[in-house]
Amino acid sequence: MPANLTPQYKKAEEEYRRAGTPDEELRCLQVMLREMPKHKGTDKLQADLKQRISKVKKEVEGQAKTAGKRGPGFRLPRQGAGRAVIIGGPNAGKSQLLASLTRASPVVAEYPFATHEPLPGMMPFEDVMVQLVDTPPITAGVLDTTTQGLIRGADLVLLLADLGCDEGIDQFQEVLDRLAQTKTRLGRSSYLDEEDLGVSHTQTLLVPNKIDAPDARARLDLLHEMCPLDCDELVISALHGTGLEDLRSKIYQSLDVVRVYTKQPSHKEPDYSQPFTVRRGSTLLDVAEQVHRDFARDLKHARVWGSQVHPGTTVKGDYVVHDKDVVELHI
Ligand SMILES: Nc1nc2c(ncn2[C@@H]2O[C@H](COP(=O)(O)OP(=O)(O)OP(=O)(O)O)[C@@H](O)[C@H]2O)c(=O)[nH]1
Ligand SMILES: [Mg+2]
Repeated sequence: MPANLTPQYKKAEEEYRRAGTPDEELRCLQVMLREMPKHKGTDKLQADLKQRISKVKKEVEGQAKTAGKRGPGFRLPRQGAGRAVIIGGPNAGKSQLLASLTRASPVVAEYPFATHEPLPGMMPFEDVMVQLVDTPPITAGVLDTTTQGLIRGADLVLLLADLGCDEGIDQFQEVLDRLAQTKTRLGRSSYLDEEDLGVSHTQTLLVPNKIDAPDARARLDLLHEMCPLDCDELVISALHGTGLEDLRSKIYQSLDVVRVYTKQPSHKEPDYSQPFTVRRGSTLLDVAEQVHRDFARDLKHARVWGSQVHPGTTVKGDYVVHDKDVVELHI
């Protein structure tokens, strides 16, 4: 593993994993290459990066030619505080879950393979929104590239298991087996494998669904025995709502973001209607970037009100923001 990767590299790598467009990917990869310490130990990684850059460049060029078409490179714009992608076997209740947590209206059907395309929806949690994406089913034979791309770029994967019928467990195992054949991995946290940049791990929550169904408890025991997974779990009934409030909260927590409210110097009250969300550990400068590029460029200082500072403390761009901080940006 190459030592001494800079914070800029780490940040670009994280942005790369979550990039919504080839342009963004390209920009992140270029930063990663620039920031990579150049010595023997990083030769392979440098070569990997160069290869990826040329691949993404081709994609960018191709995209310009076929603008507007939904090909395998089809990407969904990111919205809200983060993105959780719902995956699972046929009939597991993925679309029902999207319908229960958001205002989207996907096709929910008794027959399998009802969903053919990814469908996004926005899930409210307290005063923020999180993007959820429903996907077509994964089976031993089918895992489309779009779904795979969505898994790799997600902040969180909700891996559904169907407790409503005996085949549910086999179908769940098929999903795991199919994914195991790819370089897309599920696990406790999200990162790119530094030995092989193609291998991407995404933080996953196991969500056994249909706990309301007869014999669901027994199937849950069987699932634990047969398919042990190293990730957290939350049992739900997407149809009846069991566990859904906990799920909302768990989804939000796993994004590991903090909310920041802005206040204009001339106003007495902050704008509480629309928090900015940034990853935990982000700085004031990261917030300023979200508010407006000019703010990030011209930021002189800010005043902060929050749990970790005296009210109205003056801070610089490197101040690490905390959840529910109020900031007054001065340029
Ligand atoms: N009893 C029960 N049935 C559920 C639950 N969630 C979904 N269902 C039913 O399971 C069936 C499949 O639900 P969908 O949401 O369409 O499943 P899906 O995973 O999107 O299926 P595909 O798009 O075909 O992959 C429907 O008949 C739903 O009503 C649940 O929590 N309990
Ligand atoms: Mg569906």
